[in-house]
Amino acid sequence: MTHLDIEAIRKDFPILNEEINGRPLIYLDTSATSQKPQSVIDITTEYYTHNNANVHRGVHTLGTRATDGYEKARETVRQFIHAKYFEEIIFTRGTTTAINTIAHSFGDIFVSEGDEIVITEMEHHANLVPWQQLAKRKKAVLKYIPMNEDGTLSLEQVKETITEKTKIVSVAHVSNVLGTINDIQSIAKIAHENGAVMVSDGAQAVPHMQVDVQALDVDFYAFSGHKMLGPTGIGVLYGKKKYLDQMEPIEFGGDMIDFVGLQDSTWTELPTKFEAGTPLIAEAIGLGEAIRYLQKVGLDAIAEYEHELTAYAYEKMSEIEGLEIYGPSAEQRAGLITFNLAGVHPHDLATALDSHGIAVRAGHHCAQPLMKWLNQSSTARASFYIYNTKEEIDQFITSLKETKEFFSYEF
Ligand code: C6P
Repeated sequence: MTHLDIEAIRKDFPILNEEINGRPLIYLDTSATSQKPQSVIDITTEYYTHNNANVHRGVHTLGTRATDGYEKARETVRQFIHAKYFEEIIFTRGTTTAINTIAHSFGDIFVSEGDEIVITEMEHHANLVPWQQLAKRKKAVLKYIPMNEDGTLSLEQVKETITEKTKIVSVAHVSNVLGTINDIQSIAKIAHENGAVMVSDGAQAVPHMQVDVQALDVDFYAFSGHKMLGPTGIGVLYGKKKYLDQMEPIEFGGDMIDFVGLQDSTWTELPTKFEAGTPLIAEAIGLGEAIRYLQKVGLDAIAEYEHELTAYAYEKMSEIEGLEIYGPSAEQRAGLITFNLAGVHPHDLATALDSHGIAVRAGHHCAQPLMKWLNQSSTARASFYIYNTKEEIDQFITSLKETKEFFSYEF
């Protein structure tokens, strides 16, 4: 049993007071985006109310306050993911922008015709399409590590797929559909033994578990603030300095330049080299506060509680006849369960649950190759976080059973 005071945590999230279709909101869609605690909402409002100015430009007091807030947020992120240098933390719009930046900037320099890029079929489109495009631009080969039947990866298969021709390996730390937690540290070791760089998509990992980029020994790591209690529009690209130093920016303009002449220009140092234009100031400050909130609760306690909720939901859902769960066992997965209920289209299911105040996601979850692998056109997904309770899961199970009953009515 968790030692977390879930009722106290719930009080920090004002949206949980909402009624949806006459019922209290049960929010089981954190994997799409998390809800925000009052402290994150407040710090953003405080920034706009008292400190709003552009960063790295004005010498006036507000400019200094904004710059301090923005750069402190960078340091908070650095400590949170245990990066070695603050220059290794680049603020981006989210995971998608971070991975596209790697694919363009690193890919354009280090990938050539005939080289291999290795990913998996469980990737979100954000960690798949940028590599497809890079492979096309460079006439490189895009390879997929085959998955086990339960949606996990075996290191044997990883070893067989990565070769000395492989330049980039990019694998999700946690799958947004299967919930699989991949052994990134071991995959990185195999990638490095073959001279490849290791990229990991941490969008579904960082909000839910301790991440140490140095221990994982990843070369690049990407995640989004909005899935970890932070604002939308802010994310992080972590990269080892030795690579970021050699890479060219992919966006050009204000703040990222050193000297601009009529025909040529030079770039400033890291991390600003990759942050052209006015950055996401309020959003970065909000992300810093979200991290403080997560640290106050404790990442280990969060992971443990989510595991408890997931195991509970998994067991109850498994008892429903005609309900199929995709992905590994409850022990091997993060806090989400993707499923289908026989005879009910996932969109109908999500609509029926919404009429009971329950928010789940339905569709292909931006992972069409994985849907093909599962042989499903779409699925439903329930995802859990620190503000969910066992009582909410009980209500979810009751609503699933009622929906099943409703759709199985024979005329
Ligand atoms: N997944 C989901 O409902 P952005 O949109 O850039 O913040 O994150 C993209 C992304 C990348 N990788 C993984 C593993 C993800 O889960 C996501 C976002 C959401 O599953 C929205 S599609």
